[in-house]
Amino acid sequence: MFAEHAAAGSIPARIVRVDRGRCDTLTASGPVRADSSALNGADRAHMVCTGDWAALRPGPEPAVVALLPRRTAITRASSDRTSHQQVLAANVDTVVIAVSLAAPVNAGRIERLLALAFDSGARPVIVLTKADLAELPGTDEAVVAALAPGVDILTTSAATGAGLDRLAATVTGTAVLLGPSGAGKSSLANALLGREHMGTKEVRAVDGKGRHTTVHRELLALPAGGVLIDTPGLRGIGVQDVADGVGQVFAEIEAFARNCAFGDCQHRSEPGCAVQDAIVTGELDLARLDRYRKLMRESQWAATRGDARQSGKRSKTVKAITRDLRATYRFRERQR
Ligand SMILES: Nc1nc2c(ncn2[C@@H]2O[C@H](COP(=O)(O)OP(=O)(O)OP(=O)(O)O)[C@@H](O)[C@H]2O)c(=O)[nH]1
Ligand SMILES: [Mg+2]
Ligand SMILES: [Zn+2]
Repeated sequence: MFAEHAAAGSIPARIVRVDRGRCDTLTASGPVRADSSALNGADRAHMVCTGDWAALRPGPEPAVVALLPRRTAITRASSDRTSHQQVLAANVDTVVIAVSLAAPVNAGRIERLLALAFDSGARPVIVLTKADLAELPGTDEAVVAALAPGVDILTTSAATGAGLDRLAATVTGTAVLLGPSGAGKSSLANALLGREHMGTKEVRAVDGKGRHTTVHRELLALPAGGVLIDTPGLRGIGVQDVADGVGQVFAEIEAFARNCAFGDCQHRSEPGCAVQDAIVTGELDLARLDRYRKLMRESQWAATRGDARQSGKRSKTVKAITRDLRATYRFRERQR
């Protein structure tokens, strides 16, 4: 895939950080700061992004001349309500969702991030941060576990070092830290890096919200070998065309739905609705069903007008293959 670029004299580089027309990259011979303005004309989904692999023309004025196809891309719908997609990080294996134990659990935000992660093909992991500040240890863990069936949940504290070994073991390949401002993402990044590279700042005393300390996405090569991308705190997380991902987050609802009497059941007042039955028996929480509906609607509405297809998201075929593989793994596990 790189052959034509090599023939033209380019070398492979990974994008570390982008600021306007320039970017920091990592190459086999070390860091290189390069001009990336040649790629600026592209639409937003194709603009150079942290985590991208690129062809770099070396020399006295290094320049990024082409982006390689993305293996995965974490994308959200842009906050400006256009049909555009914003790529948060490229070529990611693991999405680390940071959730502070010092703040109330925001179920919708966790489910949205999970949907983006699943839909990208990356593996989501939830990291509960600031365990040293948790008021009732264990309570939030149970609440979060109910939102994320089958997802690994780690409890950490950058202050005491608790759980950092397990987190380090989870970050293999490329991982990206996502979450709201103040969740403790950069503190975790520094802890894994072994030095204070990313700036961190106290949350506001009045409402516990973060101060948007990190303003650039930045790729960090960890001493243990993995790569971690720290990101600015996310304000809104719009979704677009992530029905597959939403289905995985709310797997239990889709499982109930398979037993509905009607194939096109809307799970409202239809006779023989297994989802409504589950609400009645208390197996399913009504608020969770409402969030599922809202997310599906948002995802589908945007999909009809979006540019999701071109953003480097996986094609329907690749998704179907991944789904089949997962089913096979589940089947094998049951056989053991
Ligand atoms: N007590 C305690 N404080 C922590 C812990 N992790 C982070 N903090 C504090 O929480 C505040 C916010 O942490 P950051 O790491 O800057 O948060 P962030 O998620 O990177 O925030 P943005 O860059 O704004 O998105 C800082 O004052 C940290 O010192 C922890 O495990 N325990
Ligand atoms: Mg930060
Ligand atoms: Zn139903």
